[in-house]
Amino acid sequence: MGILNKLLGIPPVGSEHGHLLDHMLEIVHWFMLFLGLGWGIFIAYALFRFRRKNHPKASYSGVTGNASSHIEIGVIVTEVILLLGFAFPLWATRVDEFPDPDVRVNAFAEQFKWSFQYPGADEKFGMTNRFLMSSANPIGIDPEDPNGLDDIVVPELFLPKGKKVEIAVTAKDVIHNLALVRMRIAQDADPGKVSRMWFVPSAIGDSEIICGQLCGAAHGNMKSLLHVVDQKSFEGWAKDAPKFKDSPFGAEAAKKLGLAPAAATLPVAPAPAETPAPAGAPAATPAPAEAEVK
Ligand SMILES: [Cu+2]
Repeated sequence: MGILNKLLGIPPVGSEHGHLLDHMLEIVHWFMLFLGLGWGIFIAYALFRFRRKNHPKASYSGVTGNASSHIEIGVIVTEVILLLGFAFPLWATRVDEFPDPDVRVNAFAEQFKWSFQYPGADEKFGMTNRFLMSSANPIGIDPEDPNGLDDIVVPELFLPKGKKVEIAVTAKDVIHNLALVRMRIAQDADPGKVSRMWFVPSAIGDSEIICGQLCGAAHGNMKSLLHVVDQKSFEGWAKDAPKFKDSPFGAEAAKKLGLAPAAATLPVAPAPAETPAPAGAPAATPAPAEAEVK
């Protein structure tokens, strides 16, 4: 890592493309330091050189000569090189082509937490519907879609090292931003819109997930954890993680679809209240809502 990045406390890189971004960050910071120092020295010089004692009367003709134009052209050329030579190509590697991912995750943002949906062993996401969202079914998995029964919904992100990861990001309420600082990538989470991002985690370890858009009073607490593990641990985690059908809400759905797991594997939960819902209303949720999936 460059000297300036280290000095500024940039956390270590954890993704394959991350060093390219750090490289650009280092160059931009050197350029900013050079500009800041240059302007600072110039202002100090001007304050002294044109002090009132020696120049009681202002000069209305001002500076003559081309030095300032040359400096300005130099700054513009440097900025164009930064933009066209570094920023655009780097951006293109993230957004031009999305490779076939090894791992797909859907991320749902809400005030003030994250939910991550994995497709489970069938590698198919269950359909989600915002009218089905509740505390027992936080991302609104459609209980009539059998693809959703083995889906995993968790508040923290688990990813395998060295695999192509694609995350589809959306929001339930206001605009958020899934910021994976150590992965050197972030994507806006907009309500009613799905935005994708892809990267390859390159270092095993835990790092913070933060919300990168000021989204309300507890925005600063909208944190979670990203766990990058080896492929074997990832598979083990996916096998053991609670599935949608293991949650009280999902178990009801599985029963209706005739796919109920053995009673012994079901978590002990009180029977859902049998309140007749008006036609077109969201599906009734079990009460009390003691969902395993939060
Ligand atoms: Cu947020």
